[in-house]
Amino acid sequence: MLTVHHLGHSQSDRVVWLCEELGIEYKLEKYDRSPVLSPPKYLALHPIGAAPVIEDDGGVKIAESGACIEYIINVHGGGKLALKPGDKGYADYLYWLHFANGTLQPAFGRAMVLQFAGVDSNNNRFVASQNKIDQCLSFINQRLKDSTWLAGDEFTAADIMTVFTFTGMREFYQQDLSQYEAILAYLQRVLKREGYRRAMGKGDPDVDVETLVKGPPPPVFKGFAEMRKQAQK
Ligand SMILES: N[C@@H](CCC(=O)N[C@@H](CS)C(=O)NCC(=O)O)C(=O)O
Repeated sequence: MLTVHHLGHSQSDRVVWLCEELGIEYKLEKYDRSPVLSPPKYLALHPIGAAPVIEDDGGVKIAESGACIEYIINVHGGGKLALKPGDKGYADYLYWLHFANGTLQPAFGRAMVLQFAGVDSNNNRFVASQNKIDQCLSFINQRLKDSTWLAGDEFTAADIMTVFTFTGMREFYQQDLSQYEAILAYLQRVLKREGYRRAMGKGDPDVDVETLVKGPPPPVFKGFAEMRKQAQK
């Protein structure tokens, strides 16, 4: 039986969403952040201690969103939601699948860490990291003016990999998306997907998804205040 270890408000949203889109059987184990990082029970699952982690029959236990997604699609999903060599959009599929965690999410992660460390937003490093985010968002926005989904006409795992940065990640870095109209229209298409709604309802029922997909940033993740207090001790 496939088990998805889901840390609330985290990149493991992607894995829950994928399972719901594929309609496969899986066991959902949920954990709360403590107050922002993984709690001890999650840390014990894997040497890196970061979400997602999945387990499967035969002693399989892996982490990394991209690896979990490829594993589930190939082992449990009959290859659905992935494109293959020879399919229209294959190169775009590969590009956007990897862009999500290779460039987009790290850009947000860097800015979040600088902000948490109290670096002034005019500081050169902060400006450079915000510039990279802006560049990524303009690029994706342009892509979504020309294409319904990132890989083309079909919804794929490239979309599942990307959306978290526009939704849950903005609880951790307050990026406004209001000027990116094509991204906002894309997020409305995402919101209409039954699989996405079911996944968020099961994985993060405390999240207001309607707010998450709008331009203004959603409220800051509640554990941040506690983490700040702890960091000052
Ligand atoms: N590249 C990794 C990143 C994993 C990651 O950093 N996950 C965050 C949640 S968004 C996490 O578990 N943070 C808590 C911690 O590291 O203690 C992936 O995509 O799986």
